[in-house]
Amino acid sequence: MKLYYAPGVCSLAVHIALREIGIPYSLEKVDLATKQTESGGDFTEVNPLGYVPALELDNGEILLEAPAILQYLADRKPDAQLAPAAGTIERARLQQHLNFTASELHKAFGPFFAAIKPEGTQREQALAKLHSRMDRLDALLRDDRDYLMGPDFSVADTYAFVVVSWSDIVGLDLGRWPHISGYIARMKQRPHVQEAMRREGLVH
Ligand SMILES: N[C@@H](CCC(=O)N[C@@H](CS)C(=O)NCC(=O)O)C(=O)O
Repeated sequence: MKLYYAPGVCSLAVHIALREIGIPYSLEKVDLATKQTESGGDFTEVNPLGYVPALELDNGEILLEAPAILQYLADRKPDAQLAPAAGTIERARLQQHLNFTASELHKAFGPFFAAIKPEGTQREQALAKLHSRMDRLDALLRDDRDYLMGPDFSVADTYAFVVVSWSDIVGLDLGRWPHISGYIARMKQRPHVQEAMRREGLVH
């Protein structure tokens, strides 16, 4: 399998999952500005919309969208227990966390990474929305659960961790969200998280 990625963005969630699950993979870095891959390819031939992650399967098929990729990988190695069985309420709960991360949390960070940053009232509104999503995640972790699904790590954690780790970049003070802060610290203790971050050049 080949993961198209850019350092530290949401493709890091898939990178972590590949390592946690123990599936052999290769990496192809994408320049998100030019849409060129590091081997000189045109990334829009992989994903016409030009965003990562994209996972190339061993038969050449391309799988897109982080929640779908993460669940596909978890299902490839059920013994790793990184997603509950399909059809169970626990699996629906995992999907709830993945969709919340994708469409609420991740998208609430979007305005702060846009080429033209919001200002004035627009910035206040974007910040209020982001705070409300962070509040929600913090509340979910308030019962001192280690991970989103409870005591057990799952692929939902790889994505939520990557997104909340952008807090520093946009200048959010994590003091307001102590449970998220602890969650980030816990995730950073995981050897496969550290290794994926090292391979992307995010830590040494
Ligand atoms: N719906 C996509 C969103 C992926 C996404 O937003 N990727 C960002 C990085 S976190 C990206 O590649 N942005 C560059 C662009 O859109 O041109 C998914 O869930 O995989």
